[in-house]
Amino acid sequence: MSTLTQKLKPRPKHYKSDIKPVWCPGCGHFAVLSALTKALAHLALPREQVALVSGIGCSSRIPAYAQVYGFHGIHGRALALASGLKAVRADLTVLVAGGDGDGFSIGGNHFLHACRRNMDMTYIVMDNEVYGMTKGQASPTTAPDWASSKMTPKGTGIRPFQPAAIALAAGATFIARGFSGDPNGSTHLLVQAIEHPGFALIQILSPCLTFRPEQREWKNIVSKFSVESTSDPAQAAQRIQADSGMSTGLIYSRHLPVWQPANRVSTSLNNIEREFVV
Ligand SMILES: Cc1ncc(C[n+]2csc(CCOP(=O)(O)OP(=O)(O)O)c2C)c(N)n1
Ligand code: SF4
Repeated sequence: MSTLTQKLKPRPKHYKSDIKPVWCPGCGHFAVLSALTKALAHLALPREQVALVSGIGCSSRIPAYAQVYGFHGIHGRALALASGLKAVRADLTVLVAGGDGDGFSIGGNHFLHACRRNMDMTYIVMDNEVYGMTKGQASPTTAPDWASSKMTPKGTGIRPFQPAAIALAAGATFIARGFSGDPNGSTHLLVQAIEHPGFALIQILSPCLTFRPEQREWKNIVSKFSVESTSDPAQAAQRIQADSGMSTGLIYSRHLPVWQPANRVSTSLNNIEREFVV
């Protein structure tokens, strides 16, 4: 590589904003931010060509900490906002981020339809199996016997949502799982997800040490899938069901037609305003 090329190549810090994250010390979301900025630098994406859309939650604060276009939306609606953006700005790299509560509880229906629509975007779910921002309630991915929340002192007794299985059934064309304790692995998966044409889900196990201190143990439990990814949905379903949910790596990737609505005839402000006149 010539010295000139080296100078021009962006570094992860070019994608970080000057705003200091307010996350608790040890929160897994720090490592996700770091993996994301490394992935953007690796791909050398122009900052003005990237949009990072989120909902509400500790994890959803991430657009403020990245130096790309950002939209901190409303709870559970990140995928809907991002789909609208991608529909009119197909040229942008659209990234969507949030938590398991935001994405699978209030945002669950948007998740299903984003998977089946297969628009070209990357959805990063920082999964800590809890609602961190609202002080520790059970989320859709919480184990049924987790009894440390005042809201559910005997556990929820409800089987947890399986993000990878649901994404597969709903039609997602790229499904991966990362771990914040493995930043290089997460960076690699993010690069692959962003490069994938179509809807890419990357679930990143990201501990909430404040409300789930026992998740410190994840570093001893998480391991890599021992097999390569597959493009066969039946095989992917078997692998997901046979797994504890703590294996990381690319699970499934397949190329299917990407959905993109025809471009608007005109996006001038006057014309858009005219469409909304009643
Ligand atoms: C419509 C609406 N309902 C509920 C809330 C309260 N609320 C804010 S964040 C949140 C859950 C956040 O959990 P998660 O998405 O898992 O992210 P984390 O904070 O764990 O990173 C909830 C229920 C809200 N802001 N808006
Ligand atoms: S409450 Fe949990 S998820 Fe939120 S910043 Fe603190 S450690 Fe992270």
